[in-house]
Amino acid sequence: MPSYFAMTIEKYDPEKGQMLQILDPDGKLLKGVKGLLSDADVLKLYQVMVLSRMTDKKALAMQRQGRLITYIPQSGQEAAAAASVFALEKTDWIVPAFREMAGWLLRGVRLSEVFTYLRGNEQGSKNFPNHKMTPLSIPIGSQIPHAVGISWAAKLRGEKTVALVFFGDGATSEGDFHEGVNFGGVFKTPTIFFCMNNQWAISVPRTIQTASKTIAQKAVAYGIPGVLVDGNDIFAVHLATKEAADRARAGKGPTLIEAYTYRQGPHTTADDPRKYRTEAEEAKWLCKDPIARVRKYLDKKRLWDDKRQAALEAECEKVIEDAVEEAEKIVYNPHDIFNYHYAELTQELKEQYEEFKKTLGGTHG
Ligand SMILES: Cc1ncc(C[n+]2csc(CCOP(=O)(O)OP(=O)(O)O)c2C)c(N)n1
Ligand SMILES: [Mg+2]
Repeated sequence: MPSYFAMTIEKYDPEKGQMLQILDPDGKLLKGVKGLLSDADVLKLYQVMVLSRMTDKKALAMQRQGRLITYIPQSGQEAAAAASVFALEKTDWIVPAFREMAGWLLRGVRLSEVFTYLRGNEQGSKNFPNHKMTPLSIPIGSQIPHAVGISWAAKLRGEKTVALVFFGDGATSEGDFHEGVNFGGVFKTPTIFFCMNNQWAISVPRTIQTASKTIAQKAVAYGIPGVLVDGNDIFAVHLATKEAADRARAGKGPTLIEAYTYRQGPHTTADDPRKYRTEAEEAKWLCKDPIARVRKYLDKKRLWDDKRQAALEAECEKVIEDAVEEAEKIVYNPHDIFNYHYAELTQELKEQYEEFKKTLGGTHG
């Protein structure tokens, strides 16, 4: 099995498949690989990825119907999200960006909470810390120093807790990325910097986001290992994350993982990718779809068939419908407009809040 340290070397070219890949797009496992993920593990990951993919379709439709304010499509990135979280302990922290739904669900976040958040209600995030997950981070890259702080605090307390932070290729151009990774390298914090390189930051392609050939190689400058993995391969993502978590727990510091993947849909429901990328590119990546790949693997092992697929889809549909119904019943607390921004409101916001309370006319507590 290739060592992930080798993958930091600049000569590796992911476009030529030169990255850590264990399950190829035809669902074939690299020769000699045994015991990485059991059949039960693969089935679990497959089911959560299908649930995430079906939720994506539903959420897109709901946004078009005016039932969600905006939506951030997840399709194509399910393997990277699920297999990384699956490699962690339940006591480890997940510090999300916003495109890792399969991972959140695997951690135990309820779909109704996700829909509540997506409906613009901050109450949806309220429970995330109970699952050792911080709320979603919309300001790009700002969650990276938070993850370093969380893991550094755990280290100082003598806990064996790791923090895994998700961020995109675009986030690597933010100061927060460089500050966070540098701090982690110097203080050997138990952090996993997990970059979802989905090739695009809205309309900016990865090729002009940075002059580095890979994102993984940036680790070298900070004195930490970097690994370039096929982000559409649950086996490779799981192995790289597991090794990074083991290193972190052993006091050896952080790892930067670049998961090479693709955003199949638009950036958000406010975006039209036809303006900046070709159909040929989209078609090329569809052939590497992470879910279809696992299905092929399961089919070869006779662990799955169309009947089971139909049953799973029917079950997911019900789970999604129930979650939507629950989320749509939740009444907004209008005071939340002023909550969650600051520990203490600024003078200007305090004045606005007083005025706002008067407009509510005493109808809300
Ligand atoms: C600090 C900041 N600048 C700009 C934006 C607007 N914005 C939202 S998503 C995005 C692109 C992020 O790209 P990437 O990090 O690759 O993540 P992806 O959306 O591809 O998952 C930008 C520029 C923002 N949310 N925060
Ligand atoms: Mg991106």
